[in-house]
Amino acid sequence: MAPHENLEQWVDECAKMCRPDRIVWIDGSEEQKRALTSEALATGELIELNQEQLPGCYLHRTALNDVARTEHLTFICTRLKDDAGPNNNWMSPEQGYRKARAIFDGSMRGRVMYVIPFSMGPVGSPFSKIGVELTDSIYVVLNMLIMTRAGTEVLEQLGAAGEFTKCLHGKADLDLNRRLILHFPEDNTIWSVGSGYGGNVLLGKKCLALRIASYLGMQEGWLAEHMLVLGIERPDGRIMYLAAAFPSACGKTNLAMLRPPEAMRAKGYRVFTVGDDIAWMRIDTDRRLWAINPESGMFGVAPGTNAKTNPNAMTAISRNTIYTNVLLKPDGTVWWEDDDGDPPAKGIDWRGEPWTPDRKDDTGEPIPGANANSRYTAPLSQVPSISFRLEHHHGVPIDAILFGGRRASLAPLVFEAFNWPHGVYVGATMASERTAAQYGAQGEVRRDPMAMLPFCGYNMADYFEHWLRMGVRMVKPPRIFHVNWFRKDPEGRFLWPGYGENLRVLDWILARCKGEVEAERTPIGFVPKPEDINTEGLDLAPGDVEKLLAVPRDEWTAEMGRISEFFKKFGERLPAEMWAQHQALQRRLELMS
Ligand code: OXD
Ligand code: MN
Repeated sequence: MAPHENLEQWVDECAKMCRPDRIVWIDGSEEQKRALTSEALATGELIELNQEQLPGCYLHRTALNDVARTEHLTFICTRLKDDAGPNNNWMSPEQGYRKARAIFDGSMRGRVMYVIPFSMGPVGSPFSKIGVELTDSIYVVLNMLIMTRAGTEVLEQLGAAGEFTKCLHGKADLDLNRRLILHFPEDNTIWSVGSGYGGNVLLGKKCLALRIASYLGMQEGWLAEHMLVLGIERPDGRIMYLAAAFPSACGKTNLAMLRPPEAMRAKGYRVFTVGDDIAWMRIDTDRRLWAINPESGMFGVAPGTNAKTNPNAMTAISRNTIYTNVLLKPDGTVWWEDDDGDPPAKGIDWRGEPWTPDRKDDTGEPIPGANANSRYTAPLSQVPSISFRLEHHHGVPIDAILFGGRRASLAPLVFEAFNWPHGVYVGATMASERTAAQYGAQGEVRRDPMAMLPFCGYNMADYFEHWLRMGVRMVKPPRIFHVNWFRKDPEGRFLWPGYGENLRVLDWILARCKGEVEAERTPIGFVPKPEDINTEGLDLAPGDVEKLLAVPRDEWTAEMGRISEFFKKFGERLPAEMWAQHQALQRRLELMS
């Protein structure tokens, strides 16, 4: 294999700065993976789990101050501040490199620097992108081997002069005050230092596949989105594909792996999981939108995952899985809050402390056994519902795009945008209520356009413009919908059962895509007629469907003010079309009887 001079030179430069004792190239072999696992077990970086019940599974505990993405330490370093936009933290490239260099300097002394060549997307697909991550963490190597296609075959694909994203990660001293997650889109480069938490350090994921890829997509004419992708086979045998964006804590992973309710399964409905977090979507030669999942694994939140909420995930994570920050049971298996069954009588909590279910903190609150953001990393190939198209180079054709949020009122169960530009407005104005378990005051609304607020690697005003342009280039753009599984009645009761039953709503969406069903035209878009949502066998009170589908004019009028406040942040750069859509909706609401 001819050497890739730029790659070798860059590895060399980084080694000169970080000063590792040794450099090891990751080849993707089972043998090398086994040796690294043994090394991590010897140092305590990994803990072996019960290999009879959880074969190939290990536990890792992060530092206590390092359990989630640190958005306030995440920066987009473009030459012009305005190119990063009001949606990002910004630093000049010069300042970014200088600050991070001071932390990286000599930080790998006594350590090994691993070189991980990886492909986001099937190796060799024209949809895919190659990255190379340098890291001093075996945990990162082992996770990257699950989350991406990594090793020698990627180097072969890269050849002597192929393009790649330069990803440098170092743990340094894991000090929150010396932690930076920097993106240099203009240099196709990522520098992450001072963290060992997945979202900050598995650089193929949020950093490359969303922040850098969204920037590349804008330049090259495609979309990198925070979306799950799933296929639904209807009783006629045809499979249609949906891509869906939801902010965190809205059940994205569960929807991606949805198990059809028994009555629908009996009729012939089946669901195929293509991706649970990220979609790269391109217009192919047929001028339709096609999506691949650039990842090959999932890095999912453990708490709340159980046989009811996500039976497919439970099967997938029973082998070859790395658990992070969950509770260790005395029998060498693991547990988290809202896992199946009762809490264990005792265990070791995510901090490494002895734990019993009655432990309380100083304020009398129960101490959880697993961190609220504890995770599992598992190969997608182990998901029972995995799509046979996962490895297809061109992915799957997308029939519908869904945007969703958590809204106790306002947004109906489902509505369809009038057309692509209106759909872009619907995505751009997406919002979700914070829950008690999340940041900020309960009920407070956080605007999160296309669920990309923390992940768009450039000014979101330009991102909306890019979405609008994409629509014009397609012969048959996917239809765009908005869903809300979380609507409540005035007494605070959830009106919709959610989980597998969401397939009933997806079925209406597919029927709309095929032109099989009429809908009610409302100011916000097309809403189902109550009789067109299949509620057979559901325990709904009379009138619940009507409540789920209502479009309350007063609430929408109040929402308009919040949307314009948000839009104003983008100033002159916001596409005029966004304001035109806003005003048209305003007029339709005024005319509403
Ligand atoms: C996220 C994730 O934070 O997928 O969105 O981990
Ligand atoms: Mn995500």
